[in-house]
Amino acid sequence: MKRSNLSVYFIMGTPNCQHAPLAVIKDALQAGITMFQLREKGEHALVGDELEAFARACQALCAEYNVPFIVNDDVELARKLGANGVHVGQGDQALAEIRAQFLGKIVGVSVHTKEELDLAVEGGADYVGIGPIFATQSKADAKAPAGVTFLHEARVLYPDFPIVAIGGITIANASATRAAGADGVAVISTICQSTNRQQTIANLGQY
Ligand code: TZP
Ligand code: MG
Repeated sequence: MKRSNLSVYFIMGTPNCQHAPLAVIKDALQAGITMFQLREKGEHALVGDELEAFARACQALCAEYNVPFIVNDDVELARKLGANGVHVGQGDQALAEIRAQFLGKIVGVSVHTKEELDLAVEGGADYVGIGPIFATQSKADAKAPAGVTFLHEARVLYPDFPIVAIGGITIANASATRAAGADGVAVISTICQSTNRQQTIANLGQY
């Protein structure tokens, strides 16, 4: 993957966007998101065949726009679908196992400390997600907002490694994450709740 794939990384599941979620994804793709992650979590999250059907519909839309389709956590589903990649947290399957199963695919890892960052880079992750940078309503078990300090440290330690900022990112604060060294922003609510996705996504993508 290229660092530019992280520019405007839209993350979504049906609980984030109960009203016509596929229409929201299509709208976001049309507006120019550079990567998409299906993160189906929380109350009323789809499971089983319903989840698979929804995931396939998301995957088909992403393919139409040539945007990487990434699956959060569910390594089995990612493999079954032949997704472009998978994103995992520290509590998920070990990176070494996932890397071996997803050769040639994108593997993203959430990191919060230098130790986690070093292990992700050395373990062959393609990118890391750092956050929550700001307060978020979208993750039930989110850690406290960390600000941009660690994000900046990560950039200094790894000048060329793909890094995306996540958590509470809005049009107003996206540039602070880029100034600290992020290649882009990973966003749920600012895109889901936008009434003008074309404008929102254009603004999120600005340097
Ligand atoms: N991981 C850290 S914060 C977060 C995730 C999945 C949620 C981001 O959502 P929002 O609505 O963009 O703050
Ligand atoms: Mg996870």
